[in-house]
Amino acid sequence: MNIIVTGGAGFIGANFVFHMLDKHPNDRIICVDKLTYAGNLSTLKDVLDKPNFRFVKLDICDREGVYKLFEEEHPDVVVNFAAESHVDRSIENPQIFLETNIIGTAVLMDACRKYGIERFHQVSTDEVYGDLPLDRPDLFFTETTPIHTSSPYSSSKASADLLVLAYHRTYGLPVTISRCSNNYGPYQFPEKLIPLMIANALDDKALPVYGEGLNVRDWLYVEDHCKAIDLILMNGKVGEVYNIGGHNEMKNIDIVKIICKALDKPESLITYVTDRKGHDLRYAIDPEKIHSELGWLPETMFEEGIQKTIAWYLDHKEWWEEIISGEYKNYYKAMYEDR
Ligand code: NAD
Ligand code: TDX
Repeated sequence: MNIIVTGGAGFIGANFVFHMLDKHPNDRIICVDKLTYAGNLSTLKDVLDKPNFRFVKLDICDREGVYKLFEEEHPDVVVNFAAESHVDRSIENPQIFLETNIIGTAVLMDACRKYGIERFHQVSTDEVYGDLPLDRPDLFFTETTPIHTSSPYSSSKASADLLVLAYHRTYGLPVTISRCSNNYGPYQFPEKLIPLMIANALDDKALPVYGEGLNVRDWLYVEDHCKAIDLILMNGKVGEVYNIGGHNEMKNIDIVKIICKALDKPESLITYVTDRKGHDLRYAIDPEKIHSELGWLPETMFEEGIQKTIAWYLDHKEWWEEIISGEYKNYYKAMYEDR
């Protein structure tokens, strides 16, 4: 099969490329990425020369470029990871989120309609369901929970999901959607909570916790997300949405304390800063559907996954030090100075 993976130079997309090349060596992977600030070609350095791998620098909003690629590659499957993915950036500047996350998804699906496809898979997020109250641990997001978004980021992802389902209903496009909880693991860009705290702690810098640090996220090791998408491609039912999550809810402050302990850094580095606008309180996925229909279960428990992740960042300092020494410095200053 020829599989187009968009956003494959980013965190989850790259982990998915590695997973697919390893588990499906007879498939050809065409990785499409615009290489925004979040995309990093060096992440893919070990696979760039593989005969069944091709990297194409392309914006998914570029209709002409996308159609040309479809004419060249005749893809059987498209997996769309490409997105602007950081909530804080969406609060500062929503426009690019609307372009990539909504228009880009539509362009890819138009190409699928024009040239034909066996499957278009949209990588979505649990954030489309909004948030749950902190005092109702009995509540979880299921696939039928109403869409109810909080940030420009989650609104753009929800808009894309609605378009994907509309293309299925209206044009019969063979689509699937997955909505996953927070991922962590190797190659995550250091603007996100876990790698940001690891990088800052290693530098003995302040650890900026939003609000009181009581917001809850449901963390999943990135490999488990990749395995779930692979299963959905193989056995998932067209037109369906699958939630992905490992029942691993944690308060932000507890995550930061675990990182301090693992790196032998004092908790006095923790600094409480002004809360994120519209900050979602709690995310919690009910993964019963993907478990019962496709047999998926998370394999890496948090205690193991966080140690593996910390070890990876310690072993790959050159990867993230290069990132935080560049344009990221301006981002960090604008986002955190005087916060
Ligand atoms: P990321 O920001 O690390 O990577 C995004 C990639 O997309 C980058 O390589 C970037 O260069 C590329 N990209 C951005 N705009 C593009 C465009 N217009 N054309 C082509 N490529 C473009 O993001 P991530 O954390 O790996 O997330 C991947 C996907 O998974 C996103 O769709 C996100 O919404 C979703 N998701 C993420 C999480 C999470 O915890 N990180 C959880 C659930 C769902
Ligand atoms: O410096 C920080 N301090 C802090 O307290 C940062 C960067 C984050 N936080 C908090 C905000 C959130 O409650 O940590 C939590 C996690 O924040 P992020 O890593 O920014 O992730 P989140 O906003 O939960 O969104 C993530 O999960 C769902 C991904 O970035 C999305 O792409 C995905 O869809």
